[in-house]
Amino acid sequence: MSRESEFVVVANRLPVDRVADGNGWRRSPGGLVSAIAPVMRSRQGTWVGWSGAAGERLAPFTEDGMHLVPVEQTAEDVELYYEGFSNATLWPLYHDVVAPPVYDRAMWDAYVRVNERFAAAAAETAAEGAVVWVQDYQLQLVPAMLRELRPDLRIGFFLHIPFPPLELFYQLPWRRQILEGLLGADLVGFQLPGAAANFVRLCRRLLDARTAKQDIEWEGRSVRARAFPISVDVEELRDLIARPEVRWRADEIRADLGGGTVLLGVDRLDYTKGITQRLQAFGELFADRELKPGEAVFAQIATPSRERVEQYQLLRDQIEQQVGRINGQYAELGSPVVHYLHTSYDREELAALFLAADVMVVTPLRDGMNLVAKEYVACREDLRGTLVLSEFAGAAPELRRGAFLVNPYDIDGLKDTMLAAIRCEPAEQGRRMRTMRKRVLEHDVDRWAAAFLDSLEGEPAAA
Ligand code: GDG
Repeated sequence: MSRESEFVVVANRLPVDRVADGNGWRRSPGGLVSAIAPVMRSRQGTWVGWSGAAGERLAPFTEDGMHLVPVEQTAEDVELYYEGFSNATLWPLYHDVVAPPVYDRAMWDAYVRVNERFAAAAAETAAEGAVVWVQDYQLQLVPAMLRELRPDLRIGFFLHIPFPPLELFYQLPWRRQILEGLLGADLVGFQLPGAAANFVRLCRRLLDARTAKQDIEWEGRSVRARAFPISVDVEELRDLIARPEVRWRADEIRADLGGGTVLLGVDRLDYTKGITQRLQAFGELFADRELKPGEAVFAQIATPSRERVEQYQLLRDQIEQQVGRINGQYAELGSPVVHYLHTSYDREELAALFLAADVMVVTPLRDGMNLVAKEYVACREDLRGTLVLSEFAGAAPELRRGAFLVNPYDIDGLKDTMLAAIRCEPAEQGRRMRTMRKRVLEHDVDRWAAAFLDSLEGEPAAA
């Protein structure tokens, strides 16, 4: 499929996972894939990405109506580019340095090398004048590399995580290269206007680029920086919660959890998500006798993530110790106050958990958007349940009128807010949930993808 795709997506991972028992593939869950899949089909699109297995060399193939071009990553690339520069350098740096970033030259070299490989694969795949959409922080050098190879293309980039302010971004030894990499795009998309503003300001200060509002003049072109807050696949969730087995399962979960108020957290096990802060606040509510065992339980799902990166191993130990301590102190025989599950679930089980939860607790220290918050809202057709939401989640500006907003660094504030959410009357729950649902249902992930692509292709944007 050399140089024949009119639409190319470039992302670290392909949109498919291997089925456990053999050589087949299955479409990966998640909003990004379901939003882009229809566009891929209608435009003869191709997705360029890694299969997820180190050292695997695969020929292009077609799955679920999508052309897929695998890009190889050796075990060393995975260690230095993926676990290293992407997840031990950029990830903490872009999330307010909540963990210390590692600055390592071998990791940077690997990042450049792997970005070159992705750019070359995209250049080989795109038809004359095609639209190429590059995704996320692992591939920030691809736009400029691709423009160098293929000046005829229209290139968009979307960053799923926050983009830091000048004071933090300055730490990065390769700060100019990253900005120049992104400036290869025609449109650079961020979750929030503040992130777009950080980027424009950095281009002005570090590169001496001329800027006007959200536009940057660079090498004779105009690069636009804009916000496109991502959202969830409302239709998929509506479909899931309509299934009788999901509803039964929700009732079963509630019964298994003992009949008290159910608080729920669902996160990748990541130090940006504020899991320890929420557990500490919850534990202290028992110490203060604001809650009695049996009155409320916390179910925390922590999906395994980046398990070979040291910070993630440390966090896992810390959380497990904390859960043990809280249960040791406050649980009664046969009824823990915190149920901690370090595992990943299918979408049905997640939907059932959302239906079973009285209080959804989303307390990241910094988060690009946070889809879990929006998924919870999308599932609550019954207009019940409350959302405790961090001010530092990208979702906060959109949901602020219905959520219980909180600063996760303020443990006393977190305790008060959790209690308020637990004690919220049904009428008030309904009022808040209705406000949040209006926003989420009207701005789903299809609208997000269309807004980005319309803007990239010069049509009026609706975001
Ligand atoms: C990055 C940014 C931004 C979770 N556990 C399971 C599971 N999930 C699903 C959730 C949700 C997704 O994974 C997680 O999305 P988040 O947005 O909450 O967080 P990140 O993974 O950090 O995502 C973030 C996002 O990109 C999109 O731009 O919002 O800010 O950090 O959909 O439901 N899904 C399944 N099993 C699980 O156990 N199937």
